[in-house]
Amino acid sequence: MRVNRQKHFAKIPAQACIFPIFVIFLAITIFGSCFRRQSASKPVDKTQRDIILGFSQIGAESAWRNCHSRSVREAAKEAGIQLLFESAEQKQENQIKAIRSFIAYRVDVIAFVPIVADGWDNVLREAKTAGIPVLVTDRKINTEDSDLYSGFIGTDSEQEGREAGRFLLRKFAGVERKRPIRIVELAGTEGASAAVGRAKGFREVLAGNPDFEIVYSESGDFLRSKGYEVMLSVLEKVPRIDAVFSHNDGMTLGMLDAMKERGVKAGKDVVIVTVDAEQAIIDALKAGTVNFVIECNPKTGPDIMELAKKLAAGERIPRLIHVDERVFSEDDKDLDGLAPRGY
Ligand code: GYE
Repeated sequence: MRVNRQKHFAKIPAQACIFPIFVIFLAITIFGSCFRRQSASKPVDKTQRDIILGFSQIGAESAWRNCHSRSVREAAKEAGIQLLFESAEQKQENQIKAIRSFIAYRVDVIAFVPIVADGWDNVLREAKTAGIPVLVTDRKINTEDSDLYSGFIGTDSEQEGREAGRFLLRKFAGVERKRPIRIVELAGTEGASAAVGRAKGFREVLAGNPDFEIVYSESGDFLRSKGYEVMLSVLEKVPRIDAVFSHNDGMTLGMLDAMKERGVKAGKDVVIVTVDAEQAIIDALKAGTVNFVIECNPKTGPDIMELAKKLAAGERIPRLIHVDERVFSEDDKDLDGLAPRGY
């Protein structure tokens, strides 16, 4: 059956139409007056209204990273900051896309963890043109124009590398040897400032000392699975390893599995130095399979929110903030066995 719509509507009685219109009108009037009252007593102040922070995270490659993401999310909630959180699955192009989407969304502040140090100038220029301040966090960037971002907060990776080198100098001091100490380096993601800095600081301390030799270095991408794989192949091809400097705990845990499988006594036959200080590694330090741990602090969320508030208010922030970190050694008598940041 065909329905003639015009005729059909024409048949609805006039009173039936008037009632819903009246209800809608009433609702708008009541809602409108509430809204006006609220805005009259609470003027909208730019610093009071919700700040929108676009945050581009690398991904979830390690326990450290997961703790870092948690810290950012919790701190944003605590600070009343609206967080747009994007995870890049270890791809720089995904991070660039995320930053572009934050610009399109006109967020108040952008913060990001650069997976690698190079290649950010174009997208940061776009943010600058849009008038959005940028905070670089955790890892550093290389840029031709330092005005492209407002400041950095994160870890001092060169210092972490130096701590690793200094420990080995102390550990092997006075030990009679017919040959140099042979060191393997398990490096982080290639081109990441955390890996570049740790390698640099480490070499700086050992440079010019003929008693120490870095005989092999390979990237394990900060991943536990790769730490395991790389160490299995290293144990096949590199003879007489005295020490390993691993750029993060995740890779170290994988490496310890590989050593155990091959019957190598980590912490005794091979001295193990690692960075991060997650609970599993503090446990390994207590058990004697790890010798030295350099803490890297992932709980920077609250500081990031403070800085984001300042940037949203148009204030300047320090160019460089390095967070507090400490070290843990096999010689620590008062080691209570708890990871400092509880993850
Ligand atoms: O050491 C590692 C992580 O960038 C400092 O990245 C960070 C490093 C950290 O995945 O575990």
